[in-house]
Amino acid sequence: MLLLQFSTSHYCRKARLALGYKKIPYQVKNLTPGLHALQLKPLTGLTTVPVLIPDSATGKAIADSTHILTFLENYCPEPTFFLAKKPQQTEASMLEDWLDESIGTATRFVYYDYRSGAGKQIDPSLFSQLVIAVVQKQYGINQASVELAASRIASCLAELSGRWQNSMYLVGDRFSIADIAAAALLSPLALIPYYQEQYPWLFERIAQIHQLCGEPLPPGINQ
Ligand SMILES: N[C@@H](CCC(=O)N[C@@H](CS)C(=O)NCC(=O)O)C(=O)O
Repeated sequence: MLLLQFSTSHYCRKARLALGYKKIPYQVKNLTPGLHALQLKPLTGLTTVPVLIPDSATGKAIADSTHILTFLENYCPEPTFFLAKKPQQTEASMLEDWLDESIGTATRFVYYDYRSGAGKQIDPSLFSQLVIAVVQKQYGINQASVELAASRIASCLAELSGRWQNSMYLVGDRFSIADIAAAALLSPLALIPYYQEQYPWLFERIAQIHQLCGEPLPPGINQ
């Protein structure tokens, strides 16, 4: 299998966690931001990564991390990350979709805002700051949208703390796509001191899930 990705994308991290959990061998191809659309559009009709190509001979390409997880579950049912009871699987799917569509975007806003301000020293190079400025413009990252994103993340973490602090799992009694989505899509917060100080349990759980899936820890989380 081949995973087309940006190495730093938290959505691509989500696909890698799923591949790792199922111990499916794969290779990655890192695309160049800016040129990626030229490669992806003809393949999937979209411009986003991750994209999974299960078999280069068929030319089939799967876009969107949610679709990739569903494909992987059908391709390799064990170990499963779908829950046996239908209401629980529905709850896990809803959490996964919310984390994808709302929270993954919110972490991007807060992360890039931090990287261009208080966290500039992480990489003050002209190139890095230029990339960050382009991303901020592309997604409309400004003071108002960052405040909105931060309040979404606060609500999300209040919800997750009730779940992850009482159980190893966000839904039911087994590891699910909700745990994978949360571990990947909240991981950019690990570089921001405020979140490290306020939510130590979050980064412990993110680290455990990365270990379970055989994926290197995200920047900002140490062994
Ligand atoms: N809902 C999508 C979101 C993926 C996404 O936003 N990917 C970003 C990188 S983090 C991307 O490819 N951006 C480039 C673009 O939109 O052209 C998924 O789950 O795969």
